[in-house]
Amino acid sequence: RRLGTMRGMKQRLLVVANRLPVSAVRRGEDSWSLEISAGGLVSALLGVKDVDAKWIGWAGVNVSDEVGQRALVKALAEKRCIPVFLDEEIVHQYYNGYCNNILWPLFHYLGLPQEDRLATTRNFESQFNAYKRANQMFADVVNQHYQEGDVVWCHDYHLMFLPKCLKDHNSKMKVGWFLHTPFPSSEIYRTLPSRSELLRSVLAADLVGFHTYDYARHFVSACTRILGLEGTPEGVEDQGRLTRVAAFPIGIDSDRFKRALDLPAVKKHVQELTQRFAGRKVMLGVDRLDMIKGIPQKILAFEKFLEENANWRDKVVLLQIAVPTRTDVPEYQKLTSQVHEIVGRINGRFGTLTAVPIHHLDRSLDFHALCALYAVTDVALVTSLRDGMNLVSYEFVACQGLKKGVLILSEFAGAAQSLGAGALLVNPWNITEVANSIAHALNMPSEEREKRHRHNYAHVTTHTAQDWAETFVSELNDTIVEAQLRTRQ
Ligand code: ADQ
Repeated sequence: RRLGTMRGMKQRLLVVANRLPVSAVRRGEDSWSLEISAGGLVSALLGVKDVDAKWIGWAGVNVSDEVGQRALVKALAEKRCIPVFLDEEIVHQYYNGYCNNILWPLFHYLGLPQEDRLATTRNFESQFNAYKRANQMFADVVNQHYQEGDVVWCHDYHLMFLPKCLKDHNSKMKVGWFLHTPFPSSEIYRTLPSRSELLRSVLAADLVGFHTYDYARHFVSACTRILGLEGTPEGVEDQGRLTRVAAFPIGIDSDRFKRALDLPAVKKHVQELTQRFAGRKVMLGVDRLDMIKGIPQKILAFEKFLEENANWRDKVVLLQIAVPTRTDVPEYQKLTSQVHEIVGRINGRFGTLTAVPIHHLDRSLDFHALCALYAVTDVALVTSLRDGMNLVSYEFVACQGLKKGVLILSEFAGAAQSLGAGALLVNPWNITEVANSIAHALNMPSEEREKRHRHNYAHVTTHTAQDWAETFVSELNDTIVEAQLRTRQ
């Protein structure tokens, strides 16, 4: 669908997310250096035709002086970004506290860290108040920059209170909200003390989107069970007003990966890796180092596979790339040492003087190195305990043009609903099942591999990030038109 062409002008879009897609480093009193991070959302929106998008969000740095703030606003404006300034206390309570310590684990069915449970319960109210204050600060910046006819697209669990703040200020504003994580079963969600207030706020939006139908269904159930509202096939109705609720599965910019594979630097990298691991099958895991990604479970399953398949011990290597995130949180520090401990034990147990079965890197890889790794991989292991979608599985498939490797995929990742027919689906908690799937993947006949790969490749290359963004924004426009038509009738 084309957007905005009716008026012969581009549809203006304000994209609001907790973090701007830039990393900002202060170079002097009034100078900043900025680097755009080419994440999924950025490339998704770059590919959408007829849209003129601006970003609103936190730049990830604390800037308390006016000179610094003014300079940052100016520098960001060139990148079509507008900053929301949050001070350290708000970041601590809103971002580290309410978002990452409460909503993130709850939405991924993990509950709260046991030792923090009471402390979190005690701090809950002040963190929720900070969350609302922060959301209002985002709303204030949106209101300053909003022009009539703009569409406002709010992203993720950080900004669930934003739709209400925006609509309270201007009920005609077109507001959409999209959740990148799962929305849990209403039985889990209803334990949240602020459950009703957050649901009501999200319902203030005109369109609410999720990666899968299951998440959308859970959200509608939460609204019916907790708020007593009526769920319809279209969404949720409250006193004659409909909030559209639907699934919009995200994708990737698959062409960007295909183009990268043709670059001489990437080809050279592929060649080096192929030589480095000659004679061994390459298995790959790429994850942020987060509890939801199931990294310890994955490595234990690999150990079980080595235990039970002695003939494979010197013929396979697992490369686990884990980008550290939220490194100041004790729970994440514990996870890092746990993973190191397991990897060390397995390498000690099955390694030789010349080779180890697991290479574990605690860092991010640049885009080209990542593409090369995906390309030389025989089996990708995505064993998230829960994951909204999981783009790593898509990226692997996009880079497997020649190799036609196998994807082992958790049934608890949103991607299982789109790549389920091509992947080997597993329950990541069952390490015997994962170990058996590794054996199945490594021994899979080439016809079966090709058939599975064809299915996944067709999906990944036809359901792109651009389609996702375009569909959401155009549906948001249509929703409003429908609502206006109804009021006129
Ligand atoms: P994430 O939890 O961050 O995203 P994912 O969808 O896998 O998970 O995306 C991660 C991105 O970071 C990918 O583009 C990947 O290439 C990159 N990345 C991960 N590890 C990396 C590494 N070691 N080095 C370099 N790059 C790395 C959230 C939700 C997901 C949802 C997305 C998009 O948790 O479920 O799919 O948003 O909606």
